[in-house]
Amino acid sequence: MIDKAALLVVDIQNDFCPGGALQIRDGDRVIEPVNRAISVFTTAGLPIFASRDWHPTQSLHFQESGGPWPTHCVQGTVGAKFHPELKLTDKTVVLSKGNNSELQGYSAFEGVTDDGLTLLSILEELETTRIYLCGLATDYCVLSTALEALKLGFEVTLLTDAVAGVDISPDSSEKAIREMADSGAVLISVGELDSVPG
Ligand code: VGL
Repeated sequence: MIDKAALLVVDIQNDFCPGGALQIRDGDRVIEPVNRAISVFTTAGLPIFASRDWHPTQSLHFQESGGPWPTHCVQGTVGAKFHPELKLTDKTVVLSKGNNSELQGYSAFEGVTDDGLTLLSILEELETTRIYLCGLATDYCVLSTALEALKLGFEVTLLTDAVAGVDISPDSSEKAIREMADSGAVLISVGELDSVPG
């Protein structure tokens, strides 16, 4: 593993898992591989980020206000909490996004820490060059984060067994993965992490 890598865990929150307000059919299946990735990055002393959807009660993102989605991940609710089986470390940097009721808040680069720091500013400070990406949902927030990261000049590795999609149309995750790869993302499984040259 290269020393300028960071792990970015996208939106593994109760509302995106089975039983949640915007459940991804098998959203919770990513938790075990994501926990393995967290453990690899922790052992290597590399930074870990976790983004979360953090919406106000009313948002243009929600169907109630003419948006595309059922109300989900409202700040302070159980649905907005990280899934209880996700083993984030104390050092994990949490990024909240979607707080602006007029933005969709898909990309983790819209996220800020409680202190108002952006993901980009922290990655620049750490001189991170490659982002390892996992979480929910493949066809929305993971896709949008990957494309923005690539556009910003980061190298991106997608952990393909540690993502799951909303799949409103059945092949949208597959298409999203193809789009990420075509844009320059490297695809590997969590099991390959230890042997990744960079
Ligand atoms: C997401 C749909 C709506 C995501 C968020 O986290 O991918 N998807 N809001």
